Amino acid sequence: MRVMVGRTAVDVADGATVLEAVRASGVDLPSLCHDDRLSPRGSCRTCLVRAASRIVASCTTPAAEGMHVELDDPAAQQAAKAAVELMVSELPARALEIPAERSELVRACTYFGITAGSFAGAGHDRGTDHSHPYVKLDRDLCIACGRCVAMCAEVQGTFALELTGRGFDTVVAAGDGGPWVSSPCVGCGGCVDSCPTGALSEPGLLDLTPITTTTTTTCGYCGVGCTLDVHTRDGTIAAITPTHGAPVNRGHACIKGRFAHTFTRADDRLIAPLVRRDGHLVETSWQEALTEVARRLAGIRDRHGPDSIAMISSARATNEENYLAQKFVRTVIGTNNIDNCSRLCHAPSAAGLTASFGLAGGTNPLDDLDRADCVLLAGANPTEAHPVVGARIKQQVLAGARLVVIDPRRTELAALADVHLQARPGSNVAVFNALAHQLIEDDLLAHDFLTERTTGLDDLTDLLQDYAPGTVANLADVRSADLIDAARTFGRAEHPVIIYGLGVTEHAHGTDGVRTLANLAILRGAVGTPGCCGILPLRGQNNVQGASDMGALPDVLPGYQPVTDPVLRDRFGAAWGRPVPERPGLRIPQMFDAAITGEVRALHVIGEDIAASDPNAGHVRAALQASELVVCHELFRSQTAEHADVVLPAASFLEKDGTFVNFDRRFQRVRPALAPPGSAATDFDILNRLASAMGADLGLPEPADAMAECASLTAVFAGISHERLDAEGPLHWPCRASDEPGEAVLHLNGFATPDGRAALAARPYLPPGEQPDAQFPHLLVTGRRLVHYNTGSMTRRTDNTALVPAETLEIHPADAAQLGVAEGAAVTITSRRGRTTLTAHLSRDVVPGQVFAAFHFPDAALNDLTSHHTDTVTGCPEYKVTAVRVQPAGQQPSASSIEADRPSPSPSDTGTVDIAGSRSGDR
Ligand SMILES: Nc1nc2c(c(=O)[nH]1)N[C@H]1C(S)=C(S)[C@@H](COP(=O)(O)OP(=O)(O)OC[C@H]3O[C@@H](n4cnc5c(=O)[nH]c(N)nc54)[C@H](O)[C@@H]3O)O[C@H]1N2
Ligand SMILES: Nc1nc2c(c(=O)[nH]1)N[C@H]1C(S)=C(S)[C@@H](COP(=O)(O)OP(=O)(O)OC[C@H]3O[C@@H](n4cnc5c(=O)[nH]c(N)nc54)[C@H](O)[C@@H]3O)O[C@H]1N2
Ligand SMILES: [Mo]
Repeated sequence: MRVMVGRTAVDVADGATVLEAVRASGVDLPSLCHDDRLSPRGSCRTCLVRAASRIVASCTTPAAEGMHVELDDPAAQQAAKAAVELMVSELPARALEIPAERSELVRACTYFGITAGSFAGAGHDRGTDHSHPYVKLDRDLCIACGRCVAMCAEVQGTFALELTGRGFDTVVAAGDGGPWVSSPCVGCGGCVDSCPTGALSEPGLLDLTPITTTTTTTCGYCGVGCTLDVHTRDGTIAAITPTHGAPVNRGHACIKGRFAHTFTRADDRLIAPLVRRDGHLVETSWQEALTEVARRLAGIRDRHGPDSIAMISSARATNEENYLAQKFVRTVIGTNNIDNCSRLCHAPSAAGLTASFGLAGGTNPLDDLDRADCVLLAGANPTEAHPVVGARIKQQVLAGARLVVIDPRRTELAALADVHLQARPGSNVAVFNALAHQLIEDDLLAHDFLTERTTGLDDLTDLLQDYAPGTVANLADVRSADLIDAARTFGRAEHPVIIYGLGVTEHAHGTDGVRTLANLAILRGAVGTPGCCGILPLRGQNNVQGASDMGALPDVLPGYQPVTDPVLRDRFGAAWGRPVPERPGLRIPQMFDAAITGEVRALHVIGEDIAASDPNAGHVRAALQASELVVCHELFRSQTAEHADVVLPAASFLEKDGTFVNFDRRFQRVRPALAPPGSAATDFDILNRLASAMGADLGLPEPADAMAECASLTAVFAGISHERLDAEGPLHWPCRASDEPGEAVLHLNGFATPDGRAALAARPYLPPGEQPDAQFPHLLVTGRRLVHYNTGSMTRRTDNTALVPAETLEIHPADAAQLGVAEGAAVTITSRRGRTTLTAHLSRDVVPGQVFAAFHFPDAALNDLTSHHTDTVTGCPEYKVTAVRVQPAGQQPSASSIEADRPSPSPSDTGTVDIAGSRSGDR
């Protein structure tokens, strides 16, 4: 509709407010209680204007077709100015010294011509709260506008803040009014970002020499893919703020993306290549380092054949870097031995979703969550691991959506759930089958959809006879009534969405978990149908979807095109000028086994700390030691770097150009905000330089060239280019042509399976690879915590450590009492493979018999404990189930219970079992 603002005509969308119309006309009308991300409150009276002949608060008044808005109406202006004057009369004049770009209040004063003389609050001394490393409160600057409180409630969903006190003494307080750092604040920065006066700020933000550059890029922590504005000053980061209006995060962020960036300039960041001389890593020149890697790789290739070299590419790196990595390995080395950490995380999603629906990605965009009336959350802890998604789920639940959580722990969302199935780790397939059984029992089925668009219903129905809730309740340690309730809650919803994580995939039967979960969406017709919300794997790393999409996998070329297909090999071979090797390569766990047996001689590892993050770390160390050559690209001297012969210093995501693909299949631009420190280089440049040291030319000098070549060879990415992403913003794949928008929702016109139908899977429950027994009676679940990230290499080098300085073992008070362990006591945790010591934290979020810890600290050494068991289909490790013994430290177990290292047995040694008889281990 068209609105007149003064003499300017502006076109605004239906439903726009008068304020939006004014802003669209280019006027920065002050509005101190308003934030686009919040519901309008209209309380501060600073945005008064005359519209349609009345004086109105522009932020709460809807614009109307043909409306005239007058900004210079004397009565409105006077009232607005008086409102601001009243506010500032209680503030100290230093409020006016804050740079205008950081203070809406300063801009409002300029707008109304209010000067320092009006500020009369110098006498107040309500003090500061600087207890939190990132959120700093100066109470005397608070105007009690309530925006911080609303951000915390409406956007973050944490409700940590409130306004306390009366009249002019009203001020924001966190939690029960104690120090901010001990409140439930999760450090998302939303309050800081919204504060109009600087009462809430972050270190370094207000004492500004002006910011020189702002770069819009994509966060390099988790797979949510938040768009961030990185503000730099003198070549270092001054602050990072979420980009307003960005499609995925909508102006929100989390403590990692928003604040945890000082690792970029950490003192121990690698700034020059290292080579091993006399057993020690010493700094050297690029020339010497690359010549050495080139010579030794070529030597190993020529003596032992190309398959004696294996590369692990990085889900932290860009698409372009991953594309280049697989091209390097396939053409310069001549092997398909390339994999990425998707193997450790969502390989079962790629396999399971492809088998069920034909494509390896989640089926719907996150935006569809806005429509969901039921969220089924299985084995995911998004308020810690994907916080922006976690917050969105909370908002949806607070707005009335039902929530079913399946997780052995009482996570934050589990505590909010209508039904929480606190199922035993490793019991997913039985639980999902029980839910499917009940959907059939209650006839909560999409009959037409099942007939027309699916296969496998009869076999599934047969199998499910054995999975009545009463039977499964026993096996999974949940109540049968809760299983029925969960099935009905999900089955009766009109727009259910399934969201899941590693609690489904990181199991000996992870792919079966994905398939049996997908069954639930299929039975309800909740995927591939108009208005559906689909099934969303919460992919972990910033670019784990992309690393796999780009073909950094042993069996597929870019776009999941099988390397065994001769036609595809010819196509890529012709474009690359070298034949593509025919035999599928090794997966990560197989690479380690092969290194130990001597089949693999060189490991080239890009941005993955395999010695810390892969399971059964003793076995990984043995593989590293057995290798003739270990090369790694790293930001820091990681545990893997300590085993390397050559370490090449890499640029971080804040120093790179390229793209990432987030968890809902969006290609998003990554742009360098900083120069890499010292002589560190992007993984892209490192690979190009190495290829040239080996006498090859990969033919892709710039990241944009790599994207273009990938698009030319891969139909599902054909429409994607840097140019287009810069012009149009993020694009979903499949995107088959440069004039196509990209498919946000998949399968609406048929599933991508060979027969075009969604495949229901009849999969029996099989027990986990490892079971507790008398010697190892506890079950260890490993996972994540909000403020740290994976091996912690980045977050441990930031002030996030002020919030979580070390790892703890969560143990139920009943178990602790039985063991004679008090809060804070040191406990030894022993598995069949290793031992570690942690501090006990008593918690009722875990059930008796189970303990939980995260793997963010090297001294926690959790992967010394985890096992070699992997998903029988994809080789994804069983990180979620490890049998351990917990004892007070000092009470040492006999060493004989720890197995000597040996190559892992080959997968798929498990047959089907009778589910009623399969229960083992008690708790
Ligand atoms: N803060 C933070 N965020 C991260 C990361 C990080 O390290 N820190 N890492 C990123 C990465 S790489 C990934 S892959 C994602 C992972 O994100 P998530 O998948 O959410 O992470 P986890 O905490 O490993 O596991 C999720 C949940 O699975 C539950 N679970 C364990 N066993 C079972 C089971 O048998 N059945 C069911 N139903 N649930 C089970 C656990 O109790 C846990 O709550 O997070 C990403 N985001
Ligand atoms: N016990 C247990 N272990 C687990 C898991 C679990 O749940 N439990 N989860 C598993 C999962 S899902 C994952 S994804 C893995 C993650 O395991 P990793 O991938 O090993 O962990 P990260 O800490 O993400 O980072 C890898 C390394 O890359 C470096 N790095 C960061 N950015 C770049 C870059 O741009 N270039 C280069 N060259 N290097 C870079 C970092 O410094 C870091 O050392 O851990 C797995 N390990
Ligand atoms: Mo992951």
